Amino acid sequence: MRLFWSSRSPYARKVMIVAHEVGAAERIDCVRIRLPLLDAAAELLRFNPLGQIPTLVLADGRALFDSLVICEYLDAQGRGPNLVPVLPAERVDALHRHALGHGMIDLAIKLLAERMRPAARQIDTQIERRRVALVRGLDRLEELGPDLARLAPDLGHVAIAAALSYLDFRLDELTWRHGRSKLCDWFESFNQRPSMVGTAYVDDLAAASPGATACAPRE
Ligand SMILES: N[C@@H](CCC(=O)N[C@@H](CS)C(=O)NCC(=O)O)C(=O)O
Repeated sequence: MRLFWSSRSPYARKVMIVAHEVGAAERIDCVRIRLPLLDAAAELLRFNPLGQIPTLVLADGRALFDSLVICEYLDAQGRGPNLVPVLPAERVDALHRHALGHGMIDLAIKLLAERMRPAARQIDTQIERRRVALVRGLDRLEELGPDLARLAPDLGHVAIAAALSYLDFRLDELTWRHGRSKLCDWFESFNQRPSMVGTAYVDDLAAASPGATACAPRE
């Protein structure tokens, strides 16, 4: 399988965490994509008309996106306990926590995108609205801390871990650990998993090309 991917993308990290957890990582070749896509003939567009990463191309040439669909596919193919529970109540609970983590990634990406605009065109209220929503999300995660520690890892844990580590990577000014000891305790233990250690964000373009404008908005 080939994964159109970036070491700076939180959505792509979610997929690679799952791939490691279900024993599929060694069967995936990561194809580094630089965003925004400037080449209309880019190979990615043959597989994903939206031009977004992650996009997974299977051995039979079929392509899957978005990150949730790819995670479900890998989980269904994978070894070990399902990260997407089968029982309806557990499944809805895991997908609900996934939505919280994934939604916080969306907010962080949108906040950063607004900041990428020329200063004169930045809308401060947009930035503040997303920052406040992220803080509310973090406060909810603090309440969920004991559950995250009690439950076996699932797709909800994966999305939340990808989101919190992304805040460390791009928005550390949010100091999310401050006053959130339960969430912090859970994250520090989850962050030791090989699936997290093996998928850490790397700003591989920052040094190379100062003109790089990561994915549009910034990865
Ligand atoms: N809903 C998608 C979102 C993926 C997404 O927005 N990826 C960014 C990279 S972090 C991207 O490809 N941006 C390029 C663009 O939107 O043109 C998912 O969950 O996979």
